[in-house]
Amino acid sequence: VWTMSFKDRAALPNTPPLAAYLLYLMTIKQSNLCLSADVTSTAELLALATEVGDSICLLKTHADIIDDFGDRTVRALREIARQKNFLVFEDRKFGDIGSTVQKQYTAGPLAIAKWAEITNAHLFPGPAIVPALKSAAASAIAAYNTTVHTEISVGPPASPSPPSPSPPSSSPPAGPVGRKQSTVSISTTISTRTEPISPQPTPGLAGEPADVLARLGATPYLRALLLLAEMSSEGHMLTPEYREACVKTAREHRDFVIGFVAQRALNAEPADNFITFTPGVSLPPPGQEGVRGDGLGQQYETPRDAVLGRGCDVVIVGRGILRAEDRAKEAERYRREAWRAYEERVGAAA
Ligand code: UP6
Repeated sequence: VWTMSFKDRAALPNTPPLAAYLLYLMTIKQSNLCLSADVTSTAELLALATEVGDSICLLKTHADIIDDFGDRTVRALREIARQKNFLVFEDRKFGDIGSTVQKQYTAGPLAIAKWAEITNAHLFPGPAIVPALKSAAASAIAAYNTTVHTEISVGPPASPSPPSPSPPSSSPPAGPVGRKQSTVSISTTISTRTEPISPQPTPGLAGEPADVLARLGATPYLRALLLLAEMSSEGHMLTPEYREACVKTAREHRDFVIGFVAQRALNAEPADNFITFTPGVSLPPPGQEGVRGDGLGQQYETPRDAVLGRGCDVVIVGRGILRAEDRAKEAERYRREAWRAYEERVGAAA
């Protein structure tokens, strides 16, 4: 799939719905740029998402570094994601036994499964971490459905809603009929009901091929996992054997593991269509060459090295954009560079 277009990869019969959605979104926005929003307050996060949202396909968070992270953060971020059409990736780097990661994923002040379509995990605890997170994602979605139903039954009589321009397949799956309403408080309901549980195609995405939408509608949940197969940091201990173990485990869970955090494409078998997300990317400031690290182990390469040289799909950029005076403009510069490298790779360059 190295030289296949994102659009063609989205349409392959075994592409999981969320991967198809992302690949198609990248095609429409002409963006294979993920912003790493490593900021420490809700206000900064929202300002950044608003400024840069048009240029990215994905926004990566570290929710645990946000001092005032809470419901308000989630609601506002989801609203910006809906308006600007990007997905959210919580860079949690899970690494514990299955039972613990299930709780870390769905509960506590972060409750990642509620608001981030994508998260990631290390494989060092062993392969059971993947099915553990997969089943936790499914339970979180089922709980969401219960909450929605309860909210409907306790609320004031709903006025008939106008027909939606989106096809029915884009709505969250309906909850089971006849659930008891008495055990869930209204405030709980209100705090969760505005968190979209699946990406909502908006009128701007109305041109999506019917098969992508059909597969989106058929899925019980739209949550996905990336495995950390390689790191960008100097001296990381993820050996080639470890990397191969990540690929093997990913192949056993193709419906949930949609790709890797890695420094190169790892697709080797004909059925492999994993998406490669690559951190450690920066562009030298215009007119200068060669800032290659941050003094704390981070190593950088350019979007072109990553996408054209190593077959990476999505470049993850943090400080390269965050430190710019005009972040929207700098994000556009990265988007253009990364997209041009992709077009060259697939032979679509003008
Ligand atoms: N990240 C890496 N390298 C990895 C995995 N993840 O840098 O191998 C994450 C960091 C940070 C971002 O946690 O959020 O990607 C990189 O930020 P930067 O562009 O500012 O260096």
